Amino acid sequence: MQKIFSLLGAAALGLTLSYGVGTASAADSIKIPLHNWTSQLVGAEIVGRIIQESGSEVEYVPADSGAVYEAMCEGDVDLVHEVWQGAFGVAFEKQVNAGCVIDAATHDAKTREEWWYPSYVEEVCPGLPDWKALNACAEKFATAETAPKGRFLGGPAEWLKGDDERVHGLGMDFEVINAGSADAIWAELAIASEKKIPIVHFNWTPNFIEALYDGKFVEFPEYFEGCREDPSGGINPETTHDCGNPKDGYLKIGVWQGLPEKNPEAYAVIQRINFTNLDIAVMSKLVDVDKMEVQDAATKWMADNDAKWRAWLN
Ligand code: TMO
Repeated sequence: MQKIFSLLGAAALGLTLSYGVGTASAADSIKIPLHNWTSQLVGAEIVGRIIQESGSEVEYVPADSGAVYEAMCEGDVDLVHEVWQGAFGVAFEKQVNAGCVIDAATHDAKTREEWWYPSYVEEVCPGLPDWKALNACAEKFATAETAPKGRFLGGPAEWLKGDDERVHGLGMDFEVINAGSADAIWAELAIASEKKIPIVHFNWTPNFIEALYDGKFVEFPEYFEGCREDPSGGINPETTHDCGNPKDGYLKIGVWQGLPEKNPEAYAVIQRINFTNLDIAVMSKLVDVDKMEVQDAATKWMADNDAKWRAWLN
């Protein structure tokens, strides 16, 4: 974990971390952001090493995961290798439509990001995983801060989850409290599980959590195109966000529109990069469960998947 904090600390201080010993100037290096969940940090390291192997320089830059697509429009970031549909689909597609960002590739991994609870909660809240059942027992999730409303423990605000809008869109008796970090969510889950305290929080798959805890995603009204932009659709014609997140969400690779011309070789490699659900889950598990440093986790994944990533080089 130390490594993550030092990387993020450097990012927070506005430092950039350069690796690689190519002769290209920093201006030519591929700029990759470091975000605040572990599969992304490990994957950024892996993707960076693959790009270096193909002959380009790489630079890691601080970039808020929600604002990064606008940063790509400014040319400050070249490559986001984990574009999760549920969190960033709207922000990403906006910049693709504006022509700043290219939808370069889609990983095989299918993603879901949603409200989630550990299974023992079903005993105090009959009818789960239906969202109406959750809402009917909202008070069971109340904390001093939110009572009599239930607390939904959301992720950091920069993950752009639209949870407040969801609560409003569906008229729920919940208050969203954003955690400061992913680790803060996992720490609360560990304590709640041990004491069997009802908790509902943001989670996603692929992630290491499914290997450690039994639990389920809350089933909200089915996601549909336009649910988060246009109030007229859905069960509440006055509000947006009256739907869940996509259940088979994409995981994409976005690049700055100028990259193919600036560095066609790197762009060709980037378009071949393709992670599966298992790849993403393993990247997070190596750090969050096995407590490896990000760099070591990247080294292990690459050693275990040598033929796979080498095939992306040409
Ligand atoms: C973007 N995330 C995987 C934290 O939902």
